[in-house]
Formats: sequence, C-alpha cells, structure tokens
Amino acid sequence: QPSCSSRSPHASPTRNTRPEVREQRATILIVDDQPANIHALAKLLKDDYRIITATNATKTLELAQRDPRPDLILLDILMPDQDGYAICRELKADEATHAIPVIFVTALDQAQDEAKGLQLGAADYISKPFNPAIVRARVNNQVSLKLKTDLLEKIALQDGLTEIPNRRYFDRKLTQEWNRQSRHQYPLSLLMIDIDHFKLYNDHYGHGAGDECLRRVAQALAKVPARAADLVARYGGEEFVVLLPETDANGACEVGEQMRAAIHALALPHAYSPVADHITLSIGASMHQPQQPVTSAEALKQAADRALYQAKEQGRDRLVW
Ligand code: GH3
Ligand code: MG
Ligand code: MG
Ligand code: MG
Repeated sequence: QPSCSSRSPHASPTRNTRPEVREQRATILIVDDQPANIHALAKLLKDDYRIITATNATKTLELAQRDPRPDLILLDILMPDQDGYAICRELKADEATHAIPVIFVTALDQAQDEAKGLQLGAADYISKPFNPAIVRARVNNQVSLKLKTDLLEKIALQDGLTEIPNRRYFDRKLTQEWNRQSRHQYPLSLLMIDIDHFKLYNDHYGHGAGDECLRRVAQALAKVPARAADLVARYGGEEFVVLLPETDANGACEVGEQMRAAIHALALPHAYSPVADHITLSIGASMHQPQQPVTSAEALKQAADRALYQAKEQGRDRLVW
C-alpha cells in the first residue's frame, strides 16, 4: 500500500461542474461595439434579467466561459476586430459554451445575412431598428427554453434519491477525463465504493431507512474531495464511484481513506452487520499512471471492481488497490 502523502487541493483546468441549476435570475450577455446600442437593449431587459456586457470578441468569450454563465447572448455582427459571425462560430465550437443560445441583433437586414446567422447555430435573428416588444418576447422565449433544457439536463444527470451525479454523468466525465489524460499524460484514479452488508440493513431497518442511509452516505462522500475536478457519483444500488483526475495511487488512497473515515464518523447504526456496529464501506481503487498504465477507461473500471471484490473477500471495511 502506498504511504498517504498529502494531495494538493489545486484547481484542475477543467471543472467537473456538478449538474445543478442556478436559482437566481437568468443572465443575458449583450455584445455590441457601440455602448449606446448596449444601453438601449439593457434598458429593455434589466428589470427581468441580470445584464452583463462586452464590446469586443475577447471579452465576449471570456464572459461566456465564466460562472455564472450567460443564459443568452445578444450578439452584434458588425464590429471592428472580429465580427459577430466569427464569435458565434467560436462559441458553438467550444463544448463549454455551445449550449448558450445566441440571438443576433444587427443592422444587417438582408435575407442572406439572416440565413448565415441561423446556419451558424444562432437561435434567432433580429434586425435593427427593432421593435422593443418583439425583442423582449423573443428574448423571453429563448431564455425559458434554455432554463427548461438546463432542468432536463439536471434530471438526466442527477440521481433522484441522493441528489448527487448519477452513473450517466460519471460515464460521460470518465470518457472526457480519459481523453484529456491521454493528451496531457497525467495520472487518473478511480474508487469503487460499496456499502457493506446493506441487504441486512434493509432487511432489519426497512427500505425507507435504507433510502435515508444511502442519502446520508452519499452526502458525506460528496463532501470529501478537495478539488473541483473530483467527482463523486452514485453508480447504482449501494455503490458509489469517485473519479480523481491528476491523482496518483497515493492521492487516491488518501481520498479513499478519508471517505472511510467520514462514514465511520457518521456512525450510522447497523446492529446486524457482521463487520461492525455501524455502516462501513469497502473500497476498490485503481489508477492509470506512467509506471502502471491502463489500456482504457473500461479497464480502469474493471481494475477498481476487482480491487473492490478483494476488499470484500479480505473481510470488508477496508480499501484495496
Ligand atoms: P456486501 O457487503 O457483499 O456488499 O453485501 P450487501 O448486502 O451490501 O450486497 P448485496 O448486493 O447482496 O445487497 C445490496 C442491497 O442494496 C440489496 C438492495 O436491496 C439494496 N439496495 C440497492 N439499491 C437500494 C435503494 O435504492 N434503496 C434501498 N433501501 N436499498 C437498496
Ligand atoms: Mg456594431
Ligand atoms: Mg453492491
Ligand atoms: Mg454492498
């Protein structure tokens, strides 16, 4: 077993943002090289939305990536440095920004200009001079569509019982991190966690208490990782999985042991467990690192599964890697 040296809690370049929907007002980013135009649109929308603004491409792309992300971008086309079409193309090409709807608001009023904007992926196109009521209505429509999409995404990627990310979200992130790892050559670790003798828990305390236990374990596990890129998900049943980018064997075992300690500290009574008088975890850890490479993300999962099986065989309430 590796010694448990400290893992620095530095932020990773990609944030594995949890699938959450913000509850504050929707944000609109208004982009125009002329402040007077920005002002006119902002005046129209500021009572209903949080407004942020940019007068050039660089600022636009920066604001589009920064949390809280805009829910809609109103984009001018004619601008001195980079035109709105080029900005739209960049927004749509980037995974981090492609889901933000764009409405062009422009002096270009020819059919081919509008067609080009829509072909680039814009949600709508408004030519100037505009009618304020129509602008407001089109903006409202796009924002409500965006919020509905966010909600569906949240439902699709979050586990309903424990409210932590689900297996689908985990598998998506695992693929992304595996691809990122193969470009940049850093270690990637995985923990498979299984509650010990949980069937006996359900049998004796009832299924409702079992559900509550799963919720409390999930919430406690989710609090452990220090880095934004770490991900704790419910894999299914009473199994959880943890993805640890840029983390080697030492770091992974450290996080795993912290998780076991966190659940011990919760001290959820399990009088019928042959292992202890409270809920315990078995954990299998696997890692892909230069001195110990793994061939695929699937192989990484299988290795964690095998280690988990060994943890069970060796008596449970332990971490094996
Ligand atoms: P082991 O230590 O070998 O892991 O034993 P175990 O009893 O935990 O393993 P087993 O796979 O036999 O049983 C898992 C139990 O988890 C059975 C199942 O009813 C329970 N379970 C799975 N999902 C849920 C759930 O959503 N709610 C509740 N209450 N129980 C669940
Ligand atoms: Mg302009
Ligand atoms: Mg199990
Ligand atoms: Mg179990």
